Amino acid sequence: MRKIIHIDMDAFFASVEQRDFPELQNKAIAVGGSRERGVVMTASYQARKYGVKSAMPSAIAYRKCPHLIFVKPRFQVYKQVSQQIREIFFRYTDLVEPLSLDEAYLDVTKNKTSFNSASRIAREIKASILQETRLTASAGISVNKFLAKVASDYRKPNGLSVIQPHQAQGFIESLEVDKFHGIGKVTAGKMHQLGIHRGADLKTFSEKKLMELFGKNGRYYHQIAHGIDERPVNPNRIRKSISTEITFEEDIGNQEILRSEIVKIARKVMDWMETHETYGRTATLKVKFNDFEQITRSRTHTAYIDRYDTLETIACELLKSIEDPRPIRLLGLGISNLNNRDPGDQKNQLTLNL
Ligand code: TTP
Ligand code: MG
Repeated sequence: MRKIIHIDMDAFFASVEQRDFPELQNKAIAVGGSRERGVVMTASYQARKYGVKSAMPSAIAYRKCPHLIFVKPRFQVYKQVSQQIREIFFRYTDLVEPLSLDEAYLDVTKNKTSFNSASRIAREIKASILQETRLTASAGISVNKFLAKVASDYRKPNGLSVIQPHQAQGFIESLEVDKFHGIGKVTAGKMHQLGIHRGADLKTFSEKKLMELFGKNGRYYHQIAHGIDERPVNPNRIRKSISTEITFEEDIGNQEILRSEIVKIARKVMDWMETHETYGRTATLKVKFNDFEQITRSRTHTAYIDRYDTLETIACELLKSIEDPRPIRLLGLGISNLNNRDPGDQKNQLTLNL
């Protein structure tokens, strides 16, 4: 039986801002966007009470919470904190798999301490994080990655939860499929249409049926519905590309509208790259016309694309270079040639949900 810990900082960007600017403490704040435009990257717990949350358009957040204070992100500071917490993790094990700036899996089955209680290690990690960064984190402990992540989310903020093997089924059965790590918005929507709302509903489907419905991901959904997750904590996990795309409700021929859509997509991709400290040199535009013909256009830079305006410009230029009168039903943007050193796994592609 493995011992896996998942650590996730509480309201990460917002907590850092409240720490550094005392006038923001105990206030409803949103990092990202303004009263008029942009999206909320995260909100303080005071703002969440009003329904403000990540990825919400800022204008809607402001309507929900009229005293909301908008703060600009300071990625450099978040990266420094991320580095500090990673150093803490490495005091306990080398098997650390960061998922983003503020969360990571740790395999402490064998670890660098003399005690074998994962809960004790998690308590110490939380205490060190608080002492060294003045920020709180939540921890989840269980026998695999999926359950550890469910556990860390269970009692936020500043929580510590253990899911013992005999408790796993209960947790999963009552969990909404939207909250399952690895089930995105689109898949969750499809599941809802099939009457699958919670883990208990998912469990009633056979592996064969789930694979018919969801392709090879069906196997993973079947396994996690039963609390099985054999994925190792992989400290060298490397992504080869990231991409996102949008299918329009109606085909679009208007260049101005297409331009504003590709800019939105480019911002989303850049947000991801900033939060994951991952940048790429190649941008690929994907276009599907109303007759379903699909084309791609790529451009590779000598330097990493690490600025919003650079990526927006490249995306717009690629779009302009197409010069095809057909209306467009889908636009996508991918980034590859990432600044990952490991030559390993070629399959690690990530698709962002817009
Ligand atoms: P999360 O861990 O998902 O959120 P959080 O730390 O803000 O809050 P919680 O207490 O629920 O864990 O994401 C970590 C940071 O990543 C978050 O502070 C801001 C950034 N982020 C975005 O920029 N866009 C997003 O859509 C999300 C979900 C997060
Ligand atoms: Mg977090």
